[in-house]
Amino acid sequence: MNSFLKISNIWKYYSGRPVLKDISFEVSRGEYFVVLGPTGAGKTTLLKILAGIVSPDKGEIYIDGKPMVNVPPEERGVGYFPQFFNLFNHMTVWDNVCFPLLVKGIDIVEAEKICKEMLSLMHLLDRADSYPYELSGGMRQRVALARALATGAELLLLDEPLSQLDAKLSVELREELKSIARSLGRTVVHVTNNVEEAVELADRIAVMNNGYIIQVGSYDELRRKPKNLFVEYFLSDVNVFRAYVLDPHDGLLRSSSDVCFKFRVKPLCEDASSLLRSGGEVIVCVDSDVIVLDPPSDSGWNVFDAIVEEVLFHRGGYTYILKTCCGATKIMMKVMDEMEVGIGCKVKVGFKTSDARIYDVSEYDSILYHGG
Ligand code: TTP
Ligand code: MG
Repeated sequence: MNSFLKISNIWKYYSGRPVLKDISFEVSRGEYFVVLGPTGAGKTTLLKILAGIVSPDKGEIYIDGKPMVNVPPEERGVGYFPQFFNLFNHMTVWDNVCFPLLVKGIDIVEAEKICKEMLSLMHLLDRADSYPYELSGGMRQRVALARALATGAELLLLDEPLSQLDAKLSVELREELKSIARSLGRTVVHVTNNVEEAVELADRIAVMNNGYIIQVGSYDELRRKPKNLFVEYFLSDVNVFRAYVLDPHDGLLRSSSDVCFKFRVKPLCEDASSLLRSGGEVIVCVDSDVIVLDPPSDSGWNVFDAIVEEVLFHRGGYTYILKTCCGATKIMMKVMDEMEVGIGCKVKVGFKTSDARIYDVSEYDSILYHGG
């Protein structure tokens, strides 16, 4: 890979506790790279280390081939958008963007040209004379973005840059941000806990949890071959069942919490098959969008009677929460179009026995709590 940013084996401890654990990845020139993880994963710490605001305890960082660990922030050539950014409240929008350029020694004609261009990109030119306290949260966020872009730095480090925007504006700015970064030829490391944002923006996503980068890849790669239960659970709406193995050869399982909920999981890949030991417990994942209404009643399908408990509308479709009639297991089913069954209706639903994915039961903890 022709890497523009390379970080190798970064460790960071706070009060003796590791918060970044052996982090390594490379970002190529011009790439839009998103670090995605839950709160407390270590995303901000990682970005601050890249910006030079925090020092790592171990590891190396290279930008454009040059070692960075002992280089101060202002000499790294990065534009940093902090998670909790501050604007200068006594300065206008214009000065907030222009002043840092003048401090850097850029001459005033050039600084004003850049300032105008960046404020125009962020649709803020008409608010150039306003003060930050006269703006909405979303506008302030765009001023901070304009300021980060105005540095002209080839590497942009953006820590949750869209988090203070309402949902609609956030979606609009997502698209703009990517095209701006592309048209200005910037390399971006963008941190977020929002999966949809990551999917729309990223050339590649690094999934982070508990101080580790767990997997790096395109969204398709991560969805097709998630490295562990956490990646699968964090990236998509999956049904997760904890279950005992009744018959490893036939792939017959029984929910650990609901004796009535039995299902089969065959055929499995060799690795997953080896997890099926008689009497053992496993975790089973089934995507919510492979659950179907009125499935065929042949041996390749698990079929259940269920009651519709909830119907949720969201961007891209509907989620039905179904409760199996025989016990208390809930099944989540995602569909594009609303179905002709409402709350309280009895339905038959099911999934193909081959659509289940199996993980070791020890991975269950990774999805229970990830609050840092
Ligand atoms: P962050 O790097 O702040 O985690 P994050 O950015 O992924 O979280 P968020 O989405 O909420 O912004 O913190 C990582 C861990 O480091 C977390 O467990 C808190 C811990 N920590 C300290 O112990 N001391 C510190 O000074 C900081 C900044 C973090
Ligand atoms: Mg953070």
